[in-house]
Amino acid sequence: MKALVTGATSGIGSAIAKRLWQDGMEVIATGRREKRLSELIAEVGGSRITAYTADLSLPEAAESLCETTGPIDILVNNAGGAFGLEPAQRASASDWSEMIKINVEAVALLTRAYLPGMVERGSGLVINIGSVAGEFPYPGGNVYGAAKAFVRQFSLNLKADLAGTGVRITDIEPGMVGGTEFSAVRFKGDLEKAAAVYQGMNPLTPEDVAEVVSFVAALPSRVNINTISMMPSDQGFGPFFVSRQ
Ligand code: 8X3
Repeated sequence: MKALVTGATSGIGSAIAKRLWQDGMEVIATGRREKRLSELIAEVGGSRITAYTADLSLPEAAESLCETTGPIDILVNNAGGAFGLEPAQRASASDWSEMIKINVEAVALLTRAYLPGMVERGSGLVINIGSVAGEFPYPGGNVYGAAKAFVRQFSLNLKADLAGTGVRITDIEPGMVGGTEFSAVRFKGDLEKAAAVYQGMNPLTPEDVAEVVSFVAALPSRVNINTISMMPSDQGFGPFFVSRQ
């Protein structure tokens, strides 16, 4: 089994790459930071793992990565992220554009690049890492949540197209995950603000998400898990907000 994991330079992606490697798969790890990829390879010991630096927000990156790696059995679209937590009317337009590029366009184009080969071979599994933010709105979630809603519906629509082809598609939607760069990136490197997000609660770990990826990947080929929503026990839902005079 050959699995490609995007965003494998840190957090959830790195944990998924390691977990699938531990499961005995051949792993292709991609990300923007070459040094981090080398560290990952050194950590797992070198064999059965290859790394390619790729910036999937660039045009042609998906096609060129697909040509470089050749056929794969599992595509894990993990790369993505949130920039900013400002209300929509104050949010940065370039943050919005960047979020659409990495969470929407890159996921769609990379999937599109690998699908024909998977369908031709009559087998394959695409695992998208969505987010609970794609289902539940929260203040400041604006384009990030909307982009993850795209991932959810894209996954379901892929399922509609791929039924009967032998290619399976799953959207795994985690809530708060600690030990990643997610909040540091969202708050543009403000580590104090990032740490405050997880203060006094017990978030999911990247390994928790990797465990679910491993579970989905190990299922018999007749089974397609459409969507998995997962949250820390300490996370929940807010009530409706009402503006009162
Ligand atoms: C991020 C999940 O709950 O921190 O994808 O918004 S949450």
